[in-house]
Amino acid sequence: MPLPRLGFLLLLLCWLPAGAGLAQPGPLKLWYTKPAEKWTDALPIGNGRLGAMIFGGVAQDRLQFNEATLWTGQPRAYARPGAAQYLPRIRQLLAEGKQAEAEALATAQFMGLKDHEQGYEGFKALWQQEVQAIGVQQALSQRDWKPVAIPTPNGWESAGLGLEGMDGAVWFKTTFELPAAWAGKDLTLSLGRIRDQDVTYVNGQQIGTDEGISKKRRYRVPAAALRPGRNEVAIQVFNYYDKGGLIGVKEKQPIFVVYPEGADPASGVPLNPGWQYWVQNEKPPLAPSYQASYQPFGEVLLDFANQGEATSYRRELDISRAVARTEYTQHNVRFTRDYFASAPRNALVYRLRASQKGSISLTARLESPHKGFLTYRLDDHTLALAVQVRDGVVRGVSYLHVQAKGGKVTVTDGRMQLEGATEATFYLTAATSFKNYQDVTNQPENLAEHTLRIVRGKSYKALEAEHIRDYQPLFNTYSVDLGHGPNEAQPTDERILQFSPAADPGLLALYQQYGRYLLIASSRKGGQPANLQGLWNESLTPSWGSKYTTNINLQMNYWPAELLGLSACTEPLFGLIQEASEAGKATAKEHYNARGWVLHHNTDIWRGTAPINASNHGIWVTGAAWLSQHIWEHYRFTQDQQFLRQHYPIMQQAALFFVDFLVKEPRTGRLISTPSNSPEHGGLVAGPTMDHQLIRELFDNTHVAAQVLGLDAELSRELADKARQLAPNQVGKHGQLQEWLEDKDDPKDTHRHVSHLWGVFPGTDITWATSPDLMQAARTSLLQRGDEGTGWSLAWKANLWARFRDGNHALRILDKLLSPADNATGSEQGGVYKNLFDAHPPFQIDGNFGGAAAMAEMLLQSHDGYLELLPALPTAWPQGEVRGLRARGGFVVNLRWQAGKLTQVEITSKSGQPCEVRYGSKQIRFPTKADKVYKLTAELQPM
Ligand code: FUC
Repeated sequence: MPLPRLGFLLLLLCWLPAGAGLAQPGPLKLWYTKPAEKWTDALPIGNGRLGAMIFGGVAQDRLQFNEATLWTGQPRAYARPGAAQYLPRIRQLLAEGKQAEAEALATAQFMGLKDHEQGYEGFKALWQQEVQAIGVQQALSQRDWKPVAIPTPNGWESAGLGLEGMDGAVWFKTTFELPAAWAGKDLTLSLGRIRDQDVTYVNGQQIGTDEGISKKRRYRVPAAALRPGRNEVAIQVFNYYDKGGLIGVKEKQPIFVVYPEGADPASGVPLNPGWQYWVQNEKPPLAPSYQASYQPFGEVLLDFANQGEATSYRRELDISRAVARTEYTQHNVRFTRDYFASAPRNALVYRLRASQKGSISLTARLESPHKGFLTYRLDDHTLALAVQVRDGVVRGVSYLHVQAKGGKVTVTDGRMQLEGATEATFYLTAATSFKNYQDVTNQPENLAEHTLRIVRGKSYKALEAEHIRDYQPLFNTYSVDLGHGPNEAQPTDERILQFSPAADPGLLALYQQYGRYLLIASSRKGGQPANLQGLWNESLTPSWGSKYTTNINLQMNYWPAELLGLSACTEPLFGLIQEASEAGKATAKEHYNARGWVLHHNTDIWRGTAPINASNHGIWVTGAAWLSQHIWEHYRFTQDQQFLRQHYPIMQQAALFFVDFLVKEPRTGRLISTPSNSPEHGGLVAGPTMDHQLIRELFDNTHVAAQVLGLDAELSRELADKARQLAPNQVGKHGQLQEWLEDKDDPKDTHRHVSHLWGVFPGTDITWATSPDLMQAARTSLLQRGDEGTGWSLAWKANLWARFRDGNHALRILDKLLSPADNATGSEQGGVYKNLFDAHPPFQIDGNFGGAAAMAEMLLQSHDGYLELLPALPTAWPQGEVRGLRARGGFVVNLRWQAGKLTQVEITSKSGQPCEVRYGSKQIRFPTKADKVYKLTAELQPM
């Protein structure tokens, strides 16, 4: 395409190359007029290794911090030796339609190895014997019973009792008054759910015992065990892992009541709410676990000597600079605190200032939820914290160093005291003994001290400037303006409460940019990838271990990366994939007697790849296929052949696994994946649709990659051939895309996973150009699944609606994604917390990333061999501008639109690939030169 010379020159003059920094429209800040109360009100900072949640309190500031390699567990084998001998039988049972039998056999013989599995039942029985020997009378006569409010829905760990991370034997007691009219009657005692096991007594007599966290305890109390008037209930609870205690239950009828057997529970007598507890034993044997959990590290607590009311309070997170701030006025002094996480120095840095000399006096402490943590004085200006995870081998050390202007610093083993300073800069470093997934011989003291040494002499100003110089080249590769509304001037929590997409399009733009901020903060070169909570976790027992779930969640974390100019942040993901591809070879061999590597639906820092949890959803074989797609997509976006060459063996080995694994279905002669699962839906099956989509793309992509690299000609042909033999996508009787081989979908089923739509997004197996009928069927399936949901499920749906080219529907889903998660009753629902963290609930970061990606997919798509501009522009975004969107083929795209119509396009070609652009019915194709800019009119004519 011949472009006029002058136009080119002008363009080159006004074009800002990626990285130089785009001007950001509107304030990119989250801000509030009150300190954080809940963890999900606090503001996150991170450098990919160290992360912190900043509460910004006035009397006390709390910085809860994490280090990405502090996990439970240890390097170990995860694959079950010899599991493969059961594979043929499991397959046969599935082929005969005997799902329950197949699952039972797989439960017994096919799941991965747990940690502490050997001898556990025996240790557990011995421990139980020991703690039960006490007897109820002796337990009741102990002196240190303390009050507790029952139930504790999230376990005694989060009940403010100081029992974080505690498993063991705990007694609970209360009373009830027996109505005289019930004399001689047997009663029912209703206690809801108990984690994990209980022995329940009334007046010293055992009336029931049960084990299992989902069973609602309702015990019969024989009349003979009862007394007139006051009766005493005592419960010995054994908790072996995760949350413990009386966790209640959500149901209409009351719990914690007694009532005559067969009577209406609502007519019962409530147990006295004055419950008490006594911790008997905190050392049960370590419970077996399939995979490890990400752990919190510690907290910095700053207790300020100044008391009194604070006015003009504000706390904010400026995501254009990745700096947080808390400021307020107290007794006419303006206090300002700034915080950031420096990637170049691997340290958290924060500075306290006062407008009046000598006004800062405080005590700083380091604390940790890990039992037995230690703090000690390292030198005159440095306090140290040492932690060791209970269930595992990793230990960590953190140093908190202070430099003050004016005033006096004293450090003792327990605390750091600062008196009369005008300014103080704190430097926090942390490290662990984790070296890599097979090696835990790092010396955290040395590492934390080394990082401290290279940061401590530097001024806050210099470090902040260096930090911003490091951050902005990543962040400023993209800018977005979707229009503005009056709420933009409101604090962020208010904007969330009042949000509607039409009235406050700026909040969505902020949300998308926040997704990019969170990725930069949680995924940097040389670190670990973003886990289920990114980098931020305060719990010793986080939901799903805050690990890496690979049947949607880990992948979704990286959906925005390539599209939104953050290719560089994918490096830790490819590190994980590389390691999982090594570790997954043993699992391929032991479980499937296959070559190559396999990954099931979860992995952790030790790169477990074997099936976990339960056979009805843990045996899902396509994790490696999905992760391999990220390698191929990275190549498509960046055109980086060196990267492809380096990572091709991972794709090749993932493909080889399936060459060995697939079986021919006798009925159709097609290749199918069995045993497997349509993620977390429908149990263990033969031939879920998603698997075939994934494997087809893996085979096709590996085939093309081999051609690009000039490798593996024979294998490449075999893969192309096998891809054609795979079971095809099928349209079922409800017009739906079938989720399984059989036409058995329930059109009323609203399950959160939409796995069979993988081929539409993030896959490319089904597109409008190649398979419009399947696209229609997939759309029907999504309509049947409905618009409800939370977190990642909503985010996935929004991306799908973008691929269906229905921007209004996509926006409707995003509206739900941004609904307030903290509702009036104090409970949580899906949506966003005050800090814009996504609520599954609880907090799970995938929704943030998936939502950011969906907004990109609404504005530009490039998966089908051409750039499609504004494919799903909703009517609520009539005008806008976006700069720095990335498209496959190595293009950077700037778009402007007005009255819902494209007005201007600028495309920078990074690698000189030919470019095809479509907008509505218009299209153009032209050759490009690397690093040249091409400007088109709304008619797609060259300017
Ligand atoms: C998958 C999902 C759950 C949750 C977990 C981390 O198992 O089905 O909803 O997101 O991952």
